[in-house]
Amino acid sequence: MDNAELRKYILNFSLGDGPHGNQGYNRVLLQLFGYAGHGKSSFINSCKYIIDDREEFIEHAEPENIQSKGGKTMIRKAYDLTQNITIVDNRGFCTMKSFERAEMYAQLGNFIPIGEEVIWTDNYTSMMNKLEDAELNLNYPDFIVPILIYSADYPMGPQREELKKFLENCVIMTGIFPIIVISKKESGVVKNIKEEFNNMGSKVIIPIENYTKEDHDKTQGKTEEILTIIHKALEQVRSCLGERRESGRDWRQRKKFLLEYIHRADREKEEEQRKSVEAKRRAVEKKREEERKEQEKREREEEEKRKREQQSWPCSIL
Ligand SMILES: Nc1nc2c(ncn2[C@@H]2O[C@H](COP(=O)(O)OP(=O)(O)OP(=O)(O)O)[C@@H](O)[C@H]2O)c(=O)[nH]1
Ligand SMILES: [Mg+2]
Repeated sequence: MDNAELRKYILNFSLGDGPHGNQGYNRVLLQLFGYAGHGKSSFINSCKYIIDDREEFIEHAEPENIQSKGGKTMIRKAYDLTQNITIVDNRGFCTMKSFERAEMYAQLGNFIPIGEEVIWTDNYTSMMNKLEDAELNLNYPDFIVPILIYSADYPMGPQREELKKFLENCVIMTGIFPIIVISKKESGVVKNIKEEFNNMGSKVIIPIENYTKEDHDKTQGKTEEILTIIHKALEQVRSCLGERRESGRDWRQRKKFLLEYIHRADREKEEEQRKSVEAKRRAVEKKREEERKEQEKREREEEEKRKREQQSWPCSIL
């Protein structure tokens, strides 16, 4: 397909076209994930720029705005690409502690309301409260497609394992292996990162160069990359809806996974706390032991000094 055909396919995409109809779904939710600063908001701006087909480049999602150590995008925001496709800018992951991960899966499962600030939770009760609130805003009709944005500027290191786990859990939660988008392809090393994701089982890996405020001259190549990603996502939806699905059941499945995850996160946190208390206790004991030895050494030295002084006293009294 050329760019015009890809764009047309996207604009005309409807969930009801499959053999079993829309099966309770009425919107495709392209869910963006990735580390802070890897280009999620910029990807949304690129998509809007191409789909809206405007001359003017608009920063819909803020790439440089709210400065914070937890990433720039703090609010889970949705942007409509077409009548049937919405793209969601999720809060980027940072330290990946146990509850932060649970929060990420809550975003993935669509349990955090759109338009709400994502505050990393660090305890069981607040996490469960969030889930209870989600029950009041049921969103069965969103068909979730996870997309992971990874910047070619960042060589992959120890985060490899957590990314692998994340991709696997996306499959459990949504039935879809995330599409991998490698951003900043012109400034980074794409080949190695592509290999890493290949090894994790990724089949769809697309390197791109986002349109940005500084560089938004439209080129056929850049536009094709962006359109291809959306097209691949929609093909996944089409393929899933070719099978029997049911939006309510899928939602319950996601919730079940999340509940189990939160319980595990809670146990992990308890274990982390237990280890930390234990480490502190050992450090205090070690210090006390060192002080005791130091004290004994001082007493020994004083004793020897006293003995030496006694021996050197003159015997003239006799
Ligand atoms: N050259 C180039 N710069 C990019 C590309 N994608 C993003 N950037 C720049 O990288 C910086 C971070 O991009 P964002 O889109 O804000 O990243 P983010 O993932 O939304 O970050 P958080 O909101 O903090 O999680 C911005 O200055 C962008 O202009 C790209 O493909 N090429
Ligand atoms: Mg952002």
